[in-house]
Amino acid sequence: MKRRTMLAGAAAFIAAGCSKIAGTGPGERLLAAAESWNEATHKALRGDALAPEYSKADISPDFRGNGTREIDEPAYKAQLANGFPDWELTITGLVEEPMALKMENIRKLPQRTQITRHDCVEGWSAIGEWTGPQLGLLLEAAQLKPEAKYIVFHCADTLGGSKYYESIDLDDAFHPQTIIAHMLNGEPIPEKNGAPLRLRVERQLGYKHAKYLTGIEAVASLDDIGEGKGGYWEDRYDYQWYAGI
Ligand SMILES: Nc1nc2c(c(=O)[nH]1)N[C@H]1C(S)=C(S)[C@@H](COP(=O)(O)O)O[C@H]1N2
Ligand SMILES: [Mo]
Repeated sequence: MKRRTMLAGAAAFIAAGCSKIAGTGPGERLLAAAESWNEATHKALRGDALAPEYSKADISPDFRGNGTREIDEPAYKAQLANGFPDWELTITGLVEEPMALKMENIRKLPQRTQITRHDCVEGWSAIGEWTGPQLGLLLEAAQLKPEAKYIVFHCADTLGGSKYYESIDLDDAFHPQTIIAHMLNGEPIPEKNGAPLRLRVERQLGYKHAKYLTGIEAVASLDDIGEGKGGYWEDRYDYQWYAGI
């Protein structure tokens, strides 16, 4: 019965309609994806190592903000004050069904909640409870083309003159703990932590967890994105692209 309710939720999401960039029938596909996703998740859970998860008692009283902590644009501030009704997350690149998702649609999808530890290379950690749909579900709905090898995350912020971005491989993209989070500790993500959407990719270091997400792009190669090293810190300071922990 629970599962039916969940799928009904996905159906409502479809009725609300994610807007199409091109093609037809994203709704049906998302429903089908939500169904087969459950199974895929269970398979992945059996075979894939999970990052440790913690209890509510372990949650850090304040989850520090790092890198960009604020977006100083009137349009962003206005959206922040109103719960981001018009924010769009696009899914583009090497997918059969490009789409643009509004926050209300993202909130209606099946969700995963996880309490995990964030480790920044600058030498601090914080434990937080994150909630959002699994990235794998979104990618399944968008249907990756066979050539797709990496998932690139585009962000709204500019740091030191360059747009922040990051990328991961498909193993991490389809990992069950990889989610597009919209809540931290049961509340909408605060501005300093990447409102309204940020990646959680729990087997990787902090800089991979792109904040202020605007777009997800499937690509065959990272050569033509940014400076070609797969991420903001990778391009600028030779940080490792694979930041596994
Ligand atoms: N868009 C964007 N994402 C980002 C950053 C940033 O400056 N901009 N900083 C990264 C770094 S180095 C870390 S440690 C985490 C910090 O997340 P927090 O601000 O929630 O602590 O976000 C990562 N993702
Ligand atoms: Mo970091």
